[in-house]
Amino acid sequence: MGSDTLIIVPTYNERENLPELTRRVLEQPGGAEILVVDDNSPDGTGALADELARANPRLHVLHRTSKDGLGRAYLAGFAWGLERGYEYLLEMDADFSHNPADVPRLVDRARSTGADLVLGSRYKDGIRVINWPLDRLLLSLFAARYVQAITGMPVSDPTGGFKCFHRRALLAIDLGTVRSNGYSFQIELTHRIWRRGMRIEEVPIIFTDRFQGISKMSGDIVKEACWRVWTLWLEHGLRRHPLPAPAKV
Ligand SMILES: Nc1nc2c(ncn2[C@@H]2O[C@H](COP(=O)(O)OP(=O)(O)OP(=O)(O)O)[C@@H](O)[C@H]2O)c(=O)[nH]1
Ligand SMILES: [Mg+2]
Repeated sequence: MGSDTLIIVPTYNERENLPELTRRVLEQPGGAEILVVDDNSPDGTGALADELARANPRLHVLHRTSKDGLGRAYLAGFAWGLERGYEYLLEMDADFSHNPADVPRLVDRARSTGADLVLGSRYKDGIRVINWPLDRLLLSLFAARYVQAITGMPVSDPTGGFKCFHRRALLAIDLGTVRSNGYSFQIELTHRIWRRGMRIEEVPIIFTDRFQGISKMSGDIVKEACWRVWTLWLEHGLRRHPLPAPAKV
């Protein structure tokens, strides 16, 4: 294995975005590797990813048989990366909503602070979202307030999907029992880490709406997030603060 850093990129019909995205991620300093997790995209993203991987040993592909949601794709990607010993595992979308140039900022913050999780945040110290319709921005801002009001978790952007986990955080949270899939997947993972008293850092990022490809956003994803937040609070014994931090090993 060449690098200690793996960027996991789930894809479903991202043919237009993938070649340029992987090129731009791979040219960043730090030498991180990429794992594309494709759910048998009908547009042939999986075969295209294989072709790109043949040309670059830092690019890997995991194929799954059918569309099974973002959360499942990430869980498969985490298992792949943990098995192979990567120390930093990132989540990143394929549609350029997340800027490849921000990857080193997230990883550097994790390295320099020893944080268990670094979140790319659209809402820390301002609002940095480009080209989103107002209703979508309001929904996302409301979600952040909603999560904090119910769970007490003080992160500014809990539904964001650009984040860097240290492997110890993923190993600590029992990924086998994670059931949520849409936005609540992001909230659940962060809450599981926070409630154990693990260390979370936030790095401001600029988020840009996708300009190519098709959105997979749906009302079901929003509904799932609404009720899941209550179950996270219940699971944590109705507490609104983390447990004492685990002893450092
Ligand atoms: N493997 C896999 N990837 C998915 C699935 N659903 C979404 N993705 C990918 O996950 C990332 C985020 O999904 P998006 O569709 O961009 O979701 P979003 O950012 O909330 O919404 P839009 O940008 O409006 O489409 C993209 O890279 C998608 O291709 C899925 O079921 N399986
Ligand atoms: Mg997107």
